[in-house]
Amino acid sequence: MELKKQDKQIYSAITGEIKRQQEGMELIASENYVSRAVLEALGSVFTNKYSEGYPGKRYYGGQDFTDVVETLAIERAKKIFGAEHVNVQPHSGAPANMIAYNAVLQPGDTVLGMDLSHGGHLTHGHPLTLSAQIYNFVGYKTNQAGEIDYEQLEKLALKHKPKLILAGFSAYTRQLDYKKFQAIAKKVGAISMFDIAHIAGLIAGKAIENPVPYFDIVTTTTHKTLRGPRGGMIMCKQAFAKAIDKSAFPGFQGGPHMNNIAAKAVAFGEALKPTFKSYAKQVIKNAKILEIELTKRGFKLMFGGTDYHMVLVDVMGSKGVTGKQAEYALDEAGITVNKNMIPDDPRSPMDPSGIRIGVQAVTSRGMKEKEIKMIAGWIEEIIIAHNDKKMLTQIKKKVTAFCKKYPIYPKV
Ligand code: DSN
Repeated sequence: MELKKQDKQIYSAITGEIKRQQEGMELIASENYVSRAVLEALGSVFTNKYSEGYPGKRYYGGQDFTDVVETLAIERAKKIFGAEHVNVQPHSGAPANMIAYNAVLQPGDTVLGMDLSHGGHLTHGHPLTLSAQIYNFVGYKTNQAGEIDYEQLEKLALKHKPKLILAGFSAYTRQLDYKKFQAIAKKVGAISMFDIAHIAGLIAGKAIENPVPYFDIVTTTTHKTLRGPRGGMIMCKQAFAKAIDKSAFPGFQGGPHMNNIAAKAVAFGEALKPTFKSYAKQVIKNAKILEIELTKRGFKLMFGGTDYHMVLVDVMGSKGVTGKQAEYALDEAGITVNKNMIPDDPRSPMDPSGIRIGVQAVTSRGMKEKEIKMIAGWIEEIIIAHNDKKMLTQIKKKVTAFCKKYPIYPKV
């Protein structure tokens, strides 16, 4: 291997990461394992190529093969999601959202987006983001029952007359009512947008209803449940196509990362296969089992449970352990999750009340109901023993031995 000879430090970091991913239990709700084919496309010579513009309309020569991969990525995405128009160039989710805002908004325009602590996303108007400095974001929340408060959303829409109403979440776990959401946007003449980053794979696998026909603009990442390379994508109605493309290039980005786009095309090809449907269904089954098992063990789940691939657990409210303590203890025992705010969390983002747990990555490794029950058991043991180093080390041994039985890249 060239890398091993040329750069021992990077080589050893990569082999270290392979071991960490193989031996650890990955439960971060936004991660997954791409196929070897996706890895190959990512590591291909397309990384050498500049290709500003779009298929058939580039600013540099030598585009015979870049046009092939970008066109295939677009066609496959259209087939998966039934989208009228697709742009596969956004480098990731945050740029995809900025490109979409920039396509349809003027500085100072009002946007309704979901509050971060209620499960929204930073790029949906958190005060620390660039988008919030440019546009006027107003946040909506969930109600006591743990569902998006559509009544409040409608009242806010009527009061603020937003140009854009934005759905999408990184920790909210209940099915969005597409029709209700769309009706509110229509009532106030707003453009509707849905950031499906977390649930794109569940939609692609037809485990949940496809929202793309309902919304004017849909943004996503390609690396979460969709199991592609790190990247972003925008889908939209034909009426917004030109504005979106212009906003992506030259508005916001320069040359697209063609190795990444080739890898997206490969992942979309995989998502069109019947096996991906079984995967998506199993993810939802596994998340349901996790919900049931954690609830049985006295954990309080926010939003009353889950319809997707993840749960948000109030560890402080249910076990008296902070999100930071829980994340640390789980890490010590070989299980990776992230600490997370719960709705109107009285604690700080660096040490919130909750943890977020997703099952999409372990499902890719072939884990099913039986394994999820074991994982729930370990989570309980670890939270109870969060201060007991010896106990955490003992559990880690079991977790590591268990994970080794589920190779992330089985031998072919
Ligand atoms: N960082 C991603 C997540 O974990 O949900 C979203 O940006």
